[in-house]
Amino acid sequence: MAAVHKIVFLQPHSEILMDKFSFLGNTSIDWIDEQYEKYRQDPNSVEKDWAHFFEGFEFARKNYDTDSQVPENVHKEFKVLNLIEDYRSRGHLFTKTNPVRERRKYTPTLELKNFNLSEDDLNTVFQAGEEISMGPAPLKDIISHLEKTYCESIGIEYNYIRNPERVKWIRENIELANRPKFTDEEKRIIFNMLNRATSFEQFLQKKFVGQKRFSIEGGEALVPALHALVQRGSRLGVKEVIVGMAHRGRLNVLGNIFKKQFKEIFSEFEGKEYEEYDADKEFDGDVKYHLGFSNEVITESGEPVHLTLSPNPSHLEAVDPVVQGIARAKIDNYLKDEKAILPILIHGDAAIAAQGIVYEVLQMSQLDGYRTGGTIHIVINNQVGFTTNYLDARSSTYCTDVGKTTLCPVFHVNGDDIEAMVQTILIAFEYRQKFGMDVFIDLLCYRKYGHNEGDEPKFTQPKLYDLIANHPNPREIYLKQIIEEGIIKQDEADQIIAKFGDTLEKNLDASKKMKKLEVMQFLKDTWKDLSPAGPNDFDQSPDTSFDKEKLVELAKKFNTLPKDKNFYRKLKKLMNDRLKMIEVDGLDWAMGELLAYATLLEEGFDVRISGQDCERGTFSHRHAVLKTEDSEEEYLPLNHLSDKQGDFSIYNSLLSEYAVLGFDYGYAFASPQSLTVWEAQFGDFFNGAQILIDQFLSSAEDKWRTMNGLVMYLPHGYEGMGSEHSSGRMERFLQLCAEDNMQVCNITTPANFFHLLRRQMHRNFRKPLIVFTPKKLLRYPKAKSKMDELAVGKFLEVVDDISVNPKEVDTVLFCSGKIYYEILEEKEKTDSGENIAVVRLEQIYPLPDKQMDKILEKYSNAKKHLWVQEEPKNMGAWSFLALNYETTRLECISRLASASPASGSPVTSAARQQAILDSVFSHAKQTVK
Ligand SMILES: Cc1ncc(C[n+]2csc(CCOP(=O)(O)OP(=O)(O)O)c2C)c(N)n1
Repeated sequence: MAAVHKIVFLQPHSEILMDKFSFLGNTSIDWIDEQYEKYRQDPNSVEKDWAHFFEGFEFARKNYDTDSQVPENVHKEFKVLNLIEDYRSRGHLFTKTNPVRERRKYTPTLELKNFNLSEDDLNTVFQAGEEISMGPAPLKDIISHLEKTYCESIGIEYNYIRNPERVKWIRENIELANRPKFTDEEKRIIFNMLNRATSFEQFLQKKFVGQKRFSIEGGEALVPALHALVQRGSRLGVKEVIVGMAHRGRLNVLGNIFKKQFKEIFSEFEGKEYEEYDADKEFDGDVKYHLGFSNEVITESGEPVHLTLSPNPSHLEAVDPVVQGIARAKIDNYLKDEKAILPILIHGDAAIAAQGIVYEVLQMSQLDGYRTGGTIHIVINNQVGFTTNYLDARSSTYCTDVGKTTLCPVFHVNGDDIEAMVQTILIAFEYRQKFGMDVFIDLLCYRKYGHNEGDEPKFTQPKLYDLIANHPNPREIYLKQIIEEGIIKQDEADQIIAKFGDTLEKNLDASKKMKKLEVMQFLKDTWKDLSPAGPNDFDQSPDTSFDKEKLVELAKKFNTLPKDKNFYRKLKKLMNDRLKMIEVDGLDWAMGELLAYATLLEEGFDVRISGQDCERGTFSHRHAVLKTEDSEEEYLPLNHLSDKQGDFSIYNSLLSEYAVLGFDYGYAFASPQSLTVWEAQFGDFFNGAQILIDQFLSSAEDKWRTMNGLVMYLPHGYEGMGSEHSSGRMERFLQLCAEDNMQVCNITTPANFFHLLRRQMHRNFRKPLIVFTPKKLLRYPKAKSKMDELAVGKFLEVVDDISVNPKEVDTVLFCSGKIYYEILEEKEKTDSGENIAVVRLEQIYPLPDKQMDKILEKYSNAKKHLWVQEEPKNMGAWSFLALNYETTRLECISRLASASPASGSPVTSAARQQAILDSVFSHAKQTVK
């Protein structure tokens, strides 16, 4: 603290210092101390504001020996600096952002008395005006400037940002420029867009009485703001915009920003049947305010901008990571520049405040594997969530407070001040482009009707809705303003309103002639070379052979370390062991997996893997990223295969399932030519992302006509590791399986895993693939494959038992995954079971019915058909198989039905496992008897 005492040699100055920075807390005083030391050595080494501040102290110190000698005006300079600082830090609390009611009161206020200043000082000129680039100025002018900047229609929170360059940029852009100065032409455009937003809602209100549309009314400012953003964006190099938004205002944005034809929107209101895109499919479709859309719009500068609105479920905010993944895929796949795409997330105030996914997504925003160059977050803050008041909807002051966790600037804007909103979005956009970081805009508005248009809001918010009922709409307010400014005349405005009304009428007429509803394929261009799977596409897997010599060459390449880098000795041994596997022709799981990636990369596909600790692999099997021992430089062997190979990327993720799975799902949405994999640390952790499974993976194709080839690895297997580390909850996925919506596999050999991954890219369609991956089998001596098994063949949905004579088989035992090897061991150990055929079901869904029928036919002498699983009876694949093989008299051997998936005790677990095996063979013997 020494330097602080040095600065504050005059006690009152110390108090001022403490006052001025009291909000920083004690630790910050040390920081100020440090800054002062730096300043003393080189005044240019600290931020300009601080330099000014210390200059004042130095001045006081040089000229006066004791506090009593310090003239009052020097004291007052600091008081004014203090006031300026308070406007910057707390001004947003006093901004006039609420269009319909008074804000909560905050203390202390920004009144002069709270800074020990008075009205007598208003005409005094203060040097402190320098601080806000006014130069020496009378206090009244300083305050007026601060009021206009921080306390009219735009409030801003940014003073917590630690990066001086960002703070400086914000100050320059708001203290000098946040009062909107639009040209007459721009004002007309703003009015035109505002009118479109208003008229569209009023038209729907009249023509489709009582139908849900989740009107934007109250928050119409969104539409001119988005319009301006797209226009400005295209001028500054934005080629694509990707939007995620909920129900509120979605149809309006689709019609007015995305230029979806109004007749199509109206047609959706008329409730018609879908045009089936495949005669054999029962396409379900979705409600109109969940559908995605893409379109290319030509901006006023003549430049095209591609706009994408992601489809989303009702589950608020679930789409956020998906949008980020789509944006990142577009950057990686072809844009190659974060500034060329603009992600926008539009939230509701209740949802952004309470849904944890928002935080998870924000936490990804600056990470290497997940960054997208910054997102513009806009909150349609209508002050109510369904019927819940904001006071019951959050503990934080603002709904946007999550934005502060990653030190994003947050703007709060009065929704009745359309120009302020347009101005804010443009500043936010330029900030995003400059710093590649997220920015938040809290659009303070209201909701004209209830949650939907049939809802009565006065049940729950009678006072608020009295105010809203008597409040002029934003179009009326803005029109009045621009008429007063002489920009437009009333009759001209009436004509604009009438003309757009005509357009809507004509579209309504046209919509009535449309017989059926067509659901536009999302990201149509991206998917143009692929088509949805047909009914027979799962009968057989395609050939996924790969030239053996080339396989060996690839295996050697990615297991040979570069000579000029120094790696940890155990890593060198691991690579050598893998090279030996090639010689002895026994490839383990990692080799099968890595060879699948290598061959796909060699064929020109990209591969992206993400998940917790996936680079090394939770169970230390993968080692796809090698670190040098001395400098921890990263080396990715799979990126050193050949000049023409695809890109291999793998990222250890943040400790999130919901956001990361969503991101990778989004990535796969926009990357049909990339094998995109998300790996869970242990299988059951996926349930933190259950919304993604239910609302996207399993149902998207049926709702939205979309394809998605995301692969999920879920480590699974009963190895005595306890309740949470044993089961990947296969039953959950199987319950969701229908209409060939996804693939669920549990694999026993490296070769079959190799072919499964290759199959994922070698078909003309994409489906999510859920793979229950092993732990014990990663190193199990018998779970090895020969190079020939990889080189020739295809994925085997069912692996038959070739060790038995089918005629002598009286029991067919079906199983899946690791228990297969335990059954074999038990068979050997007990020297029994020659009469049992052990058949592995490697793909549980889609069930390989035809292949299973053949097997049942082959073992026609069999009297018993058993399904053996290590999971409790109420889990695993049993219920699903029982449902599908009702007629086969399949019996189940498993753990007893249980509430928890597995015992916490390894001893109990082993005993239960053994009981299953005992039962398998005693069952078989009984059959023999
Ligand atoms: C995860 C989730 N929980 C509950 C709901 C049901 N729900 C639909 S809209 C809504 C209120 C949303 O309020 P807000 O985020 O402020 O948006 P607004 O409708 O006011 O625009 C709720 C609770 C939902 N859609 N998603």
